[in-house]
Amino acid sequence: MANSESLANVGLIGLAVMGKNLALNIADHGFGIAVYNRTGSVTQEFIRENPSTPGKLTGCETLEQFIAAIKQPRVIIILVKAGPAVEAVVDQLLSAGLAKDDIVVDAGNSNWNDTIRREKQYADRLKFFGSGVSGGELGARFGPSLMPGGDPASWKHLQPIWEAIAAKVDPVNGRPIAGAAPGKPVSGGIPCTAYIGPNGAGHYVKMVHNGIEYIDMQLISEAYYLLRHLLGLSPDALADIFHDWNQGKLDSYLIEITADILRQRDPAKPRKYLVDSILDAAGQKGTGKWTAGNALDMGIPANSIAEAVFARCMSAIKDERVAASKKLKGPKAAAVKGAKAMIEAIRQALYCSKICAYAQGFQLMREAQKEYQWKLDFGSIAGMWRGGCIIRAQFLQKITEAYQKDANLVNLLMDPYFRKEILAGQEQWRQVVALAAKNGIPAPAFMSALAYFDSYRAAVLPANLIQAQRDYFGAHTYERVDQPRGKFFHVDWPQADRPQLEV
Ligand code: NBP
Repeated sequence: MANSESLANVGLIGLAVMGKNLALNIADHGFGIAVYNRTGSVTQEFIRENPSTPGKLTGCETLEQFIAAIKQPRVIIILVKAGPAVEAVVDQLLSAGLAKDDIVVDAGNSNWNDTIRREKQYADRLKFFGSGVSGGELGARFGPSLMPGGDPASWKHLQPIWEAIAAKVDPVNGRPIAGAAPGKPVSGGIPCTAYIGPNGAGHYVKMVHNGIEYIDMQLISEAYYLLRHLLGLSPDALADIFHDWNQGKLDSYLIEITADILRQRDPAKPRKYLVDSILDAAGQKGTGKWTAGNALDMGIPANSIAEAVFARCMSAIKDERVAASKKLKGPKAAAVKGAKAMIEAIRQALYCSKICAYAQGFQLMREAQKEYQWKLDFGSIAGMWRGGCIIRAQFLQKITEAYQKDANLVNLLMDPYFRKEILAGQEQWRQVVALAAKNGIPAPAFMSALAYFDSYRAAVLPANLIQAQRDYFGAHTYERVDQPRGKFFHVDWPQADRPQLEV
């Protein structure tokens, strides 16, 4: 039996892409870590490949060895495929002798409802905790954004590790602090993590992050497509535009990688751009669908996030689209004058649509906190997305500030800064949407974001007619404009006598 000094501070199960990189990040920060993987050869190979951290990484062949190698109360991070594998691992840990005070942190992309259920299910046997992790392989290795949810006492045990390994942002300007390398983590800065709330709150916020990621990617793709088709620019020229945009208000990881992607040549055909060789059929793993489905369940208009999911579904029916393209002819493309002005208009359209997309994501979280009795700190959530994660962007500094100024902000569009920005950009945004429609170029996310903006700012919508129709065919009743809300009326339709109208 090892003495307690030589025991690991933490354990990690699941040595695929995320687990391996997170384990190395944890070891780099001076924590001793025991690791285990269902397929033992993966553990052995991982330990063999990483000899540079002696004493920090302990490879374990059995779960009994793994449990015995960690200080109590144990903190065990699981990074296995989301779904039944999580429960399989927890059950095996319990059989192997896990204690009641031990904390199991599910750091995979689990559905928040599963996390709520699992916390209850295991309550008298261990402490089940959920945490979103974003940033992919590189984030896990050098600093992810971490969204922890569970009981506050468990968070106290995880907090030092999570704060050490998370991405860091500059306290003055909120920009990510770069420069981490193997064995050389960055020091100082604000960590991109903070306690989010009980039970499934962390996984819920991670899901919304992913929903926003879907719409961010869709908007960038539409900007690329419009620039290409309206202006006939080459991918290299487009890369220059995205590079320029990345110096301004759109400064973000996704814009930065888009510039790199557009410059990439096809390794199989070096005289061609790789982007032109990639099939236009987008995949998805489900978190966007969960976000859109949850918006529908809660009745929150997150139409652009849903549109981004449907856009991927539409892209996936490639064969059907190819057949339709031969039969369903659109308008002839009109010539576009003034390339410089058009590039700027598309930048504005992207920026304004992005504001609406984030407004929708935060609206969702606002409703969810009521639904699940959480108390979410939106400034802190925006703050932890400034670095490490896929949607990291300078823009998030402004969202952080908006919620710091007003924690009860009704909608991001009502914040003075964002209101000014969107009002300044709306004319060009409308031009771009109109031009896309006129030329038959699909821009569903730009269009749905504009529809969200116009609907949200409309004091009157045509829903009066919908209510009349509902009352007509189903006696569903309606409220009246001249009576208090909550008072319901019904008439017998159609009206028999038609008195003179008041004028
Ligand atoms: P995967 O999601 O591909 O899962 C592979 C790991 O799960 C392997 O270690 C595998 O062990 C283990 N596993 C499976 Br599958 N079933 C198991 C079971 N019944 N019992 C024990 N172990 C089992 O790995 P990943 O891509 O590293 O992602 C890990 C988690 O992080 C997922 O929830 C994912 O959604 C989330 N995530 C991933 C990313 C990303 O960029 N990849 C980003 C953010 C979050 P084996 O070696 O024995 O098969």
